[in-house]
Amino acid sequence: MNRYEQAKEMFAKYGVDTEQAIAKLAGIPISVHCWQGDDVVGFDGAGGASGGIQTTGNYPGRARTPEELMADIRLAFSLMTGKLRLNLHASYAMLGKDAGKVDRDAYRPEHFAPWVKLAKEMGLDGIDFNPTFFSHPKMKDGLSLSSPDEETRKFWIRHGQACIRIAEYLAEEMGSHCLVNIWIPDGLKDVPADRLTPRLRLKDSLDEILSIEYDKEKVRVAVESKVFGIGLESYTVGSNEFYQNYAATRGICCLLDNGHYHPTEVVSDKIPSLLAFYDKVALHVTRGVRWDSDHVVLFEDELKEICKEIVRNGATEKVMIGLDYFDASINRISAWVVGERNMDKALLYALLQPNDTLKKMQDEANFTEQMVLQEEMKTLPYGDVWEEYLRRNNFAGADWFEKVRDYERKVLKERK
Ligand code: RNT
Ligand code: ZN
Repeated sequence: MNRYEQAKEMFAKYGVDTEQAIAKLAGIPISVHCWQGDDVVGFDGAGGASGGIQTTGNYPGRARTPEELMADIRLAFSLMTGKLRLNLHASYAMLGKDAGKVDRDAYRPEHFAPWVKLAKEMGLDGIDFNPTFFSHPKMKDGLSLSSPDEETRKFWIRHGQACIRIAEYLAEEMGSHCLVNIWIPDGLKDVPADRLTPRLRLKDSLDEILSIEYDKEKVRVAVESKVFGIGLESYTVGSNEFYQNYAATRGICCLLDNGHYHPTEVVSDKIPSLLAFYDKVALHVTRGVRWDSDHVVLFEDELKEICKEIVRNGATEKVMIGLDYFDASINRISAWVVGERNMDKALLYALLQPNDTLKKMQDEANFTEQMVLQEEMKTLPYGDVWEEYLRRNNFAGADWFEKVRDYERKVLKERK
């Protein structure tokens, strides 16, 4: 008997079918962000990331052009597993002859056609999209949709509307919905004099964005809250309560980024709370460390807990999983791949739990056995099932890093 067969028997003793888990894992879509490859810089000339987010580190090899980023994406995605989607930001528009002439409030679908071509060539499941309300001269005093300056606010409303139109095109081209995720950095460093009015302006701006006609099956709009930003520690206009109420009353959905809450709040507990009210929940899976989010996703307890909530509630179609991290201190392709593979590993871990037995124990108040079983499960041979999953689906095994090292030597090192 090989290691997988032994593992299969061990899991079966707990009523867990490893075959089912392997089959299910391959079909769960993960939307992979394009912005790990270039430190969230984008192509529309705005420069480095701003708006309360920061990429730190200067590891050589940042993708500086669309060609470089696309080449990196091809390599990174080839080392990832399962059903993949591409998550773009509006700042990755490929403007061509419109460069310097067309601003973000007038971006058109054609500016993203090369991305569609790439996604189709790579056989991706779909493309998701994010308006870019940061890193741009039209941000006034750090504010976009909540700005008191009407001209500024209107510019960003037009940007949001343009993005919905682009998303509709992306969905049509890919034959799969497009998630449009709205995150704005708007906030204040220090004690506000008015917390309400900026929120009322944001509410109004969002209503205006959503007032255009669009196909709600194809375009799924989400709003992403945050409790802080770097340099915006005291007040964030788009808070959790603001967006949850907004989404609930407007028929759109919430996006939960697990790096955006107080350190003891957990997204694993928020997912089932939202599932009680929403048909869809979107995620940005990241890793927060002390005061900042966006570290590479590791195979940690909270990630496993998040995946358990998705899997045991039968919500793999309801929860739209996306990744969001950017580390410039290590090889960026490696960062990308490590995070995505950990997402998959954690999903597999959740698929290999005796979820029904555990639920029954909870309902019967059999907490002693529930704890014993939960702890027993932790040391089962997940690694052997993971290896089998990789083998069957022709994914690179533990030696994937060799390919990254090789690419670093041949390609990344040449980027000066
Ligand atoms: C920032 C948000 C947001 C961004 C990306 C680049 O804190 O998480 O989602 O990371 O849009
Ligand atoms: Zn995010």
